Amino acid sequence: AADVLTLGETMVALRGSGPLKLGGSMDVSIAGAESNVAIGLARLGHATRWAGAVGDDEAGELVLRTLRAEGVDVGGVTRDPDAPTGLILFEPRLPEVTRVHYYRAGSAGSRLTAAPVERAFTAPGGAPRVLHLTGITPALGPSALDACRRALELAREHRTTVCLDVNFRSRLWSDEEAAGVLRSWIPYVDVLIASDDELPLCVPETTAAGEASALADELRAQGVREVVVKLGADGATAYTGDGELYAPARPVRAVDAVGAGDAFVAGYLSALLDGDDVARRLDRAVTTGAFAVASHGDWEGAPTRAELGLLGAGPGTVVR
Ligand code: KDG
Repeated sequence: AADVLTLGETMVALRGSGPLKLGGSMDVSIAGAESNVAIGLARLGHATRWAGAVGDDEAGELVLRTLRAEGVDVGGVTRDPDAPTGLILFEPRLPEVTRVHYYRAGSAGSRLTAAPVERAFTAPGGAPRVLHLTGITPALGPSALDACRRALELAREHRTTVCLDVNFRSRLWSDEEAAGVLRSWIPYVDVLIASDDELPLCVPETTAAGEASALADELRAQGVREVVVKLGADGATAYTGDGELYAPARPVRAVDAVGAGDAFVAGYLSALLDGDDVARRLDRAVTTGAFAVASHGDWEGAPTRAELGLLGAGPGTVVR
């Protein structure tokens, strides 16, 4: 059985080195929050399945070939003959500001259905230990939303741990739309990961004005076991039955923050699968997050288990 099942849209990603309108060359890769998490987990040695949809096109081949090469199980993927694989352009506009341009409306990924999810839960070997969803997938369209809902139901039936990373994308839906869906999902969620400004999307209006700790309490009252709040360069705080625990970020020279949140989730879930306590989960999460920030691309810099220790090395270290 897979340790982790995740689903969502993965696109072909083009990354330039300056303003898009000036043209020039771009690097070709793939990007998708959930497959970033899947790759991060696979590099750390966990059996991970990605159940998305891609077009029956060469862009879809690139997505699948990359995920296969990273050891992610793509056996349940749908090839959609009637829609293309989506595209995302990353435009580094300032050292600290990257603009994102989506070409994904009507894409194969946005037409994801519940069928691969059903297959993943009935696959030989049994249900996955963890289901990881993000708030991106339900924003893509009605059938993708339906696939997520079905995944939540199946997870509940099979006692699969559910992790949700809010990942609010204002280009895809409004605060109100997101809140409507995410709040209805909370009773299914065991581990909620969000940045502090995303927490109110998950909590009813009447209680949404509070501090992170008050919002986390409210979420825990609704059955969420762990609320993990990402604070970017300031680190992260976990609110669990054992109280509140803060971990500072690991200091690195930042080159590209895209994908850092996904890497953080991969580290957190990796340690959770290993049976580690909250302190160690946070420690691995800030470590894998730091690798992502220190590397170009969404997932390329994700560490293997053996590489986790590289982060503490001093400047100019050469590993021979
Ligand atoms: O987390 C990084 C992702 O956001 C990005 O690479 C693409 O999945 C993506 C999205 O929908 O924004």
